[in-house]
Amino acid sequence: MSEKIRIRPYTGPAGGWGSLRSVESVLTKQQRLATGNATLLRQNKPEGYSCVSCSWAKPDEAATFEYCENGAKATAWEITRRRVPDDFFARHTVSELRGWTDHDLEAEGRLLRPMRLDHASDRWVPVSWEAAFREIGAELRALEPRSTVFYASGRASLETSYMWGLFARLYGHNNLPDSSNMCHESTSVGLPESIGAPVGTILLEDFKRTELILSFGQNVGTNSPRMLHPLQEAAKRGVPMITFNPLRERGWERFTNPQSPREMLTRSETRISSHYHQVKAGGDIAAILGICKALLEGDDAAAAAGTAPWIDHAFIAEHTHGFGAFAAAARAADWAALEARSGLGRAALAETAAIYARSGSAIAVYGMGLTQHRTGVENVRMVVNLLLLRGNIGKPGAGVLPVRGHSNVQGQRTVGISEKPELVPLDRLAEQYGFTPPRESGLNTVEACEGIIAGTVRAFLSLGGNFIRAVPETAAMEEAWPRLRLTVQISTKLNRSHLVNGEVAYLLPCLGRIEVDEQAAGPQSVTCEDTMTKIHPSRGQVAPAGPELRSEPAIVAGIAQATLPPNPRLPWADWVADYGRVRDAIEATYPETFAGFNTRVFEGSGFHRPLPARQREWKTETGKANFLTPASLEENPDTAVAPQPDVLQLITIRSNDQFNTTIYGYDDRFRGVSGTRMVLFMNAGDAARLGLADGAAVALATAVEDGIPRRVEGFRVTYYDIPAGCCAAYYPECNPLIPLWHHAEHSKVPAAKSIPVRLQAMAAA
Ligand SMILES: Nc1nc2c(c(=O)[nH]1)N[C@H]1C(S)=C(S)[C@@H](COP(=O)(O)OP(=O)(O)OC[C@H]3O[C@@H](n4cnc5c(=O)[nH]c(N)nc54)[C@H](O)[C@@H]3O)O[C@H]1N2
Ligand SMILES: Nc1nc2c(c(=O)[nH]1)N[C@H]1C(S)=C(S)[C@@H](COP(=O)(O)OP(=O)(O)OC[C@H]3O[C@@H](n4cnc5c(=O)[nH]c(N)nc54)[C@H](O)[C@@H]3O)O[C@H]1N2
Ligand SMILES: [Mo]
Repeated sequence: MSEKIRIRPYTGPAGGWGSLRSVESVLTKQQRLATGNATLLRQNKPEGYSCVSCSWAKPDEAATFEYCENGAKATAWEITRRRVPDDFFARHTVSELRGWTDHDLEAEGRLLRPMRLDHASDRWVPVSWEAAFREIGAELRALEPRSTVFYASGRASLETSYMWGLFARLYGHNNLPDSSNMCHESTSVGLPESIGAPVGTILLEDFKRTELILSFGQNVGTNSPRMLHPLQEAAKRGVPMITFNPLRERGWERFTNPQSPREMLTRSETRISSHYHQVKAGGDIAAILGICKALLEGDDAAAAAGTAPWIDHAFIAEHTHGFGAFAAAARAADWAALEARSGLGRAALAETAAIYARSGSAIAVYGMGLTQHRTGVENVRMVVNLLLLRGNIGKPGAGVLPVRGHSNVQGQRTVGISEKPELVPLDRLAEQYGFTPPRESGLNTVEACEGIIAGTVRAFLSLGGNFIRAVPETAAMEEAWPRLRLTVQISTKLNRSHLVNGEVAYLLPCLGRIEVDEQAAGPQSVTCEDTMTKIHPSRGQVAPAGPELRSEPAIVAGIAQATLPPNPRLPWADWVADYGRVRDAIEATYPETFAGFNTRVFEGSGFHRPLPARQREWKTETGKANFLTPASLEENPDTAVAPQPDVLQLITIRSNDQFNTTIYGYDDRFRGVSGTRMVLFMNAGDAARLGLADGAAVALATAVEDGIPRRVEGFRVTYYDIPAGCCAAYYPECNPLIPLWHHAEHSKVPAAKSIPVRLQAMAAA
């Protein structure tokens, strides 16, 4: 870490000059300043490539610059001119590399050759693709399929993902955990019971008509910056925006469009949120229940006065189920408890209810601040309850908007990457390929970790991602991992998951989506689904990083062919020659969703998959949209019921200079941090009470009594505007603190936004 550490409040808006400077600095470091800008012009265009950063919607009419600060960083990071040099692994043992930072590992550049781990010399050694496939196939054939796990990180295309899921089932298991198990699985579990759909219900055009935007636990300026454009348009129309977030995230406060010369030159800013409520971590159920309570009270008063109702009685009667029980719970809730748990005053919640009651339509946006809690699923359902009270699903300008993470994480689920066999058309697969698919539930991410620790999982194959760094319980995971028989990583860049390996270990380098993917039938396109259910094409634009790289479909096919007995119904080689044939296969498996796939996806900018909830068709057991009442206001059912004064709730967050475990740099501009990630953001009152000065060095230890010590150290106390009782620090540095069992009920998403911790002062470094 060469940069100087500096921590001071940042006064600029989201976007603006700071964003241009940040992009330029990354393009320069990746030696892509000249070509990078030309490549970026083809980002998120029908004829171009789909951004490899977030999953925000691709508009029908793309603007000239359809990219953002962080999309540009992700592009520069992938098309970097840096390459892992040929002698790199001769110079560095794997044990030595374990001492490197996440940033330094990936900053070496693109991986170029398939490699096998040589345990004797503790080094990665080049092998041929054929030898790699042969040995992986032989190992898999010798293992019990259900003792193996095929993980996928949410970036791989629909084509690759379909092949990956199909390979797992042909081989004999449903152990298909996905990064979404750590992310929006609370959405995928929560929404179907509420509204009969696993995904958000709004389209981009709804932003043009909405009369209110509510946001919960999402950091737009860093994680989905292109969403700032529709937010800015709405703000300019005077649409109220009410944000609930423990931290004052700059993107929800103010924005200057870096693509508008006028705004840049005049330094004009648009305010984004009209109201900002710093809810306590885990306090959203209480906050939303308070809003619902005030809404019902307002409705009673309106009925008494003979004025317009505050809730949509007709919609509730025709379209919903469970209103009575929910309303009774809201009415019975105690204001003092709601205030204490949410950290917000009754007046603020009542004001939100009054604004909501005046709005003809409303969109509710949310992210990890809701899903990554013990109550993640109930948090999601609570947002829907609020929307249902005023009929805000299935009408223009209204709906629920979970902002997904990885660029194709939603699409992977659509084409069969799921550990839940009931979500996959197994009968159709059986008929299409003439085999008997496994029917029992597979392992999700937490269960895969449990299996690895217990020794019941014997092999782990990873389609992208950085599993060991992204999951909880780092120490136990790293201890257990070397006992795996086989580990295979399909990756673009070096990361921590390549430094903890099984007995037989392979590292297989692949093309990224921005690179030209030349196959027998010519250059190939792939497809992805964005967070608004739009299926769109992506075609690589720049020359591959190296001649030996293979595409993800080619690698998946290579392993599958080496593992499975030949089957004339599985034309793996033809699929790799022409991805259009994979799309035909996807259409045959999912005819309703993908009718006319190969034609429609290349017409204009793609197509939306059908979503019944958008038309108020409720595919639930009751046939209605369901009000679902939360069980309690408690956050951590397994930890102490009485709050302890020395225990804080740790929120793990992303900086503006990272994409998950990929660390571009050490700045977090919006939060005023530069030169370090080892920061603990603290409420000044808490810090004073605990005797910690601004700048003090501390260690963090998990405050649960399960016999496992969990500790990270070397953090710098930073006084910050954060509610009392909460503190925040970066992911993945804090993952060793998360107990594996500390996850959302039902969805098993690790509860990374509320980890009980105690602080210990350390001698300053
Ligand atoms: N540049 C960039 N883009 C990304 C990513 C990235 O790392 N970098 N990651 C991608 C991925 S995979 C994902 S899933 C998304 C993640 O994007 P987000 O959903 O925005 O996730 P986080 O950055 O974890 O931040 C969550 C927000 O929730 C707030 N929060 C924490 N606890 C609570 C709570 O209890 N209640 C409320 N109301 N708020 C809370 C935090 O202060 C923070 O602002 O972004 C995607 N896009
Ligand atoms: N404490 C805490 N933990 C969290 C979270 C949190 O908020 N707090 N967030 C969770 C969330 S939302 C998520 S989604 C997970 C993320 O978990 P993952 O998706 O597993 O991790 P990433 O960091 O996105 O993976 C980065 C690696 O992907 C590889 N890669 C990049 N591009 C490609 C490609 O095109 N193809 C292939 N094959 N490989 C590629 C590179 O080698 C890179 O090092 O982490 C979760 N963990
Ligand atoms: Mo995610």
